[in-house]
Amino acid sequence: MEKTLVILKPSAIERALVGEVVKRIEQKGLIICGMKMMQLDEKILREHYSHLVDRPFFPMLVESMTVCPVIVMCLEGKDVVEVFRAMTGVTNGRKAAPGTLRGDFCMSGQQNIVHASDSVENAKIEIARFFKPEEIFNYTPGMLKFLYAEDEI
Ligand code: IDP
Ligand code: MG
Repeated sequence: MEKTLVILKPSAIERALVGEVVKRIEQKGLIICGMKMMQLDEKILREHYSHLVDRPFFPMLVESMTVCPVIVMCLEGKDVVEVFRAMTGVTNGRKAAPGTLRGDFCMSGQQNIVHASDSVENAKIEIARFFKPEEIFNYTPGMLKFLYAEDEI
């Protein structure tokens, strides 16, 4: 099944929102197939945010993403990239719809608590950037047949 990469940013760690985010992931029925804490540095952020390196706020973004460790997660599910982007909400927390993670838990366009891959192609690249192959666990949860109909998986 499809996989996506999620980062619980320092704004989630420092504000003690890890449980809230993980709770929503579990409640939705997304399968956690990788999860670890790591300290990011400028090198990996230049790759991960390559589309933003020339923007004036990039140094501030690096600072905000390296101020403490993050938690990276790999999630699995049918159409999970699209599903988790919808659960995340738009970039600016002040504009994100209530009910989304950013809409419910943040007020900032930068300190917006989670990263979510934006396409299936980018998800594959991002998972490989943050996880070693042996850190991704492919298993079948017992509840799978209650998450999906037979013809959906
Ligand atoms: P996304 O996280 O919703 O996919 P992107 O445009 O890919 O948004 O930007 C990546 C991250 O860079 C954002 O989540 C946010 O933390 C930061 N960022 C984006 N635009 C701005 C900005 O205008 N000012 C400050 N930080 C920004
Ligand atoms: Mg993005």
